[in-house]
Amino acid sequence: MSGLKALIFDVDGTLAETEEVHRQAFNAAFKAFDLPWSWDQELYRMLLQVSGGKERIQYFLDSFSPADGARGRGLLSEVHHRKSQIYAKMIDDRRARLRPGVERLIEEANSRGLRLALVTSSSIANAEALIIANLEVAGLDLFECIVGGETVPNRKPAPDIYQMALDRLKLPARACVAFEDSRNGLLSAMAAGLRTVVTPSTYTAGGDFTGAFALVSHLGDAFEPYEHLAGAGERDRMVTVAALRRWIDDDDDMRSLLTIGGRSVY
Ligand code: XBP
Ligand code: MG
Repeated sequence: MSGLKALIFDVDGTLAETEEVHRQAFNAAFKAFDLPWSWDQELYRMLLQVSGGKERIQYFLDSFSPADGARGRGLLSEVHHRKSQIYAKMIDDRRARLRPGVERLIEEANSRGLRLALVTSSSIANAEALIIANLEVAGLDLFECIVGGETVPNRKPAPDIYQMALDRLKLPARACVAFEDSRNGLLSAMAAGLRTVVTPSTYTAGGDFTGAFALVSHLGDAFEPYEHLAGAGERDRMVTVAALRRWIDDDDDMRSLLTIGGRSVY
């Protein structure tokens, strides 16, 4: 029987399609500082390879040498602070709704005694704003911890953020499942030893998700089944606690079958 104890969710792209809101907030902040930069969706998809908003602007300056780059570099912290204020207001205005199955799975997991955590390359404040806008203030009580990008030295794909969540939960990786939408997130969770369910978002669809425990279009709801893309869950329609436990048991069975003479060939 699976020893599943906790679910750890990424926020941006996984709980909701927030990246388009982030993009618009970046552009509004650039405008507020008279910086002649505008990130279209194609460019933003590329820039998303860098986790973290400040790091993303830095990467843009380093790689694209845009006009007014020196002034922008000096204003980087202020511009990012303004972007965060604009983003928070957009989230308060409910510009990003939870993706299919997110609320259902979170509530089911909570009612079955599983522990819940959030990790995000963005800030804890942004994660809280999204939860409050969609699940009221009481929704925050569902999560035992929120680990923000500001808390760890190395951003995804480094394992730091997931490792910190595991440390806070005081659980081994094998007792948890992570939920991600991006390749950097998957690599980060896998590097921390976590089985990871990937639900690609609009900006990450079509990416390389090799190693995902399950790859599904979204978590699925009763009247909106997911599309199975790879890994566990081929015969299911929704990610539920029972399905996760079954997938883990099957995975453990396969691993022990493929362990020959004490040596894993998995
Ligand atoms: C999300 C991010 C975030 C946002 C911007 O990545 O990289 O940086 O795009 O947030 P993930 P800030 O979902 O993998 O955690 O501007 O607040 O940093
Ligand atoms: Mg994400």
